[in-house]
Amino acid sequence: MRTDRDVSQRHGATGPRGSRWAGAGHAALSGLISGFSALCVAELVAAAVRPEAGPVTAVGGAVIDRTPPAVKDFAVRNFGTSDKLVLQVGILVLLAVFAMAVGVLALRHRRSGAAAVLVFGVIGAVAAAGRPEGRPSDALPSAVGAVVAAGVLYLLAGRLTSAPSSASVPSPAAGVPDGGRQGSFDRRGFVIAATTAAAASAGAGFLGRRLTASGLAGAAASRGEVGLPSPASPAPATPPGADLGIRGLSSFVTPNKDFYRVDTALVVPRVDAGTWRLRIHGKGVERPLTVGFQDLLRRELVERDITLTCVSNEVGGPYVGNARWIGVRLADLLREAGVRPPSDGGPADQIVARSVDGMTIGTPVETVMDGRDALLAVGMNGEPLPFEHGFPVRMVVPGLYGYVSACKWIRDIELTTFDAYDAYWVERDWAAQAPVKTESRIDTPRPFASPTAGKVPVAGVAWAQHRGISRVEVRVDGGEWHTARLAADAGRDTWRQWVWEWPATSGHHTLEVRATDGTGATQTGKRVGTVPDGATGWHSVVVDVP
Ligand SMILES: Nc1nc2c(c(=O)[nH]1)N[C@H]1C(S)=C(S)[C@@H](COP(=O)(O)O)O[C@H]1N2
Ligand SMILES: [Mo]
Repeated sequence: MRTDRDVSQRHGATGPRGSRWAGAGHAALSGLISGFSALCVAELVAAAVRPEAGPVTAVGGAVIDRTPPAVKDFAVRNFGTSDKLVLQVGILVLLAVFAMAVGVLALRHRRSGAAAVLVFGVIGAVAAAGRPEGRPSDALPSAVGAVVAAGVLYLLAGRLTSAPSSASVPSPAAGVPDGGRQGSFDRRGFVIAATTAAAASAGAGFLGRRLTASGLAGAAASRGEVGLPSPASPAPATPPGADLGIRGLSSFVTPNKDFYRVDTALVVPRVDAGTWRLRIHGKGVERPLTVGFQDLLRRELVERDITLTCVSNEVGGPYVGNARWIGVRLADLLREAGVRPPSDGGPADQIVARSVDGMTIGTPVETVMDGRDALLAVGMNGEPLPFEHGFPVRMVVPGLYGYVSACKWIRDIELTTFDAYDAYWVERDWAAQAPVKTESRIDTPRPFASPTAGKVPVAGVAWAQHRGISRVEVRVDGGEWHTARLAADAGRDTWRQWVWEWPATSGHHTLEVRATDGTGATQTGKRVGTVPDGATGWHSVVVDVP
């Protein structure tokens, strides 16, 4: 690789010219150290304010808030659950590049360099305080981090532009660095200052992390102390044969550790169940209500198997899972608060659920009160909700995509109308109404597998929550449809496994699947993307039988 140094040498520049680039290198390094100080100090301050207020998290969150649906979709599709990691690493890389540039700037203009650092602080502070649920104090980590970093840069740049104390040469006029003499900077002073700044920052950052961790321990302890009472209305026994037990086929119940996760939270909210409250208020609420976690546990708990799907799930995609939830029926609480559905003359047609991290999710009141098991869930597969999945309480509504129903870390429910309010994703061009579309997926054989000729089980899952699955068909190479064998029916709110024994012959083959729901409607083969209300099309898998 050709470097600037090579260029200067080829031009015959020696001595002062060569060391001028060494000066730029040192300047870039001071920029990096200053940036590092900013992040570490911010980390320490964020531990006192709240973890989400850290600059990288805040800027990342602000970016997510402003990401157009197509880009969000691209990120989810290409980076999957690592999309957030990619975003954060991207921010850090950009920051490092800017930090180096600011370091070089500070070499020539110390004050401007330090001022540029403050500009970054302002960006972080505005991003943090401007997030939904952001508070003015959220600006502190970025602000304090930037002030310290500006000081560090000013100091280091000073060492780079002052002559060594032991030098016999007269030092250049203060504040007016002479590019030609940077070879004679105060190297020893710089190394000492740089090492001290880096070490002190690392110490602050480490302390910040420790404090944050111990702060979160309280929430973890509150989750550890939760004992879920046995539900008054247990889930109907899963019929034997709901799980076909075929290798490579998704299990009927998705274990929590394998359950997909889709949310905008860069830091998983850790809410203490002891202090958690849910408020129900708004249009047509005759008796506004506030409940705590223990209040919920004392109510009539129901247990249900419900399949959850994300609207961002592509045909054949992974963002679908089935769990056994425990919770209270949201309709019970609404009725207690005096809410009537629109069909009974109620003035509100939309429930807006708000989470502790500022997500808003709008759900039709009519759907929640139509008798289905729309839950305020407290348990998932026999344990309190995992933090990633919404501890202490989330919503789950069979039949609706997650972004219009499944608010995690819920803290507030407001009754309003669809005319009056657009929830988070609706503001970003996704549909306000989004019932789950009938879909099916081939789990085995995997794409490009090479099963041996003969009987090959083609198996997968199909879902049409709250309508149920009545038929699944498979075809090979666009031929006629063959009816698959369905697993035992576990209810219309869950997915259903299916299998078809394929008499496989050698060659290249395309397998396709389609499902028919409980209303008799067959899944459309028309391919549409996920935006604005869910993908459609038949999942196909290409295999090579030797
Ligand atoms: N607070 C909050 N709740 C949320 C989201 C979110 O970003 N924030 N994402 C929603 C979306 S898009 C889906 S698909 C489901 C996913 O739930 P899971 O992560 O438990 O699978 O949560 C929903 N609830
Ligand atoms: Mo979603």
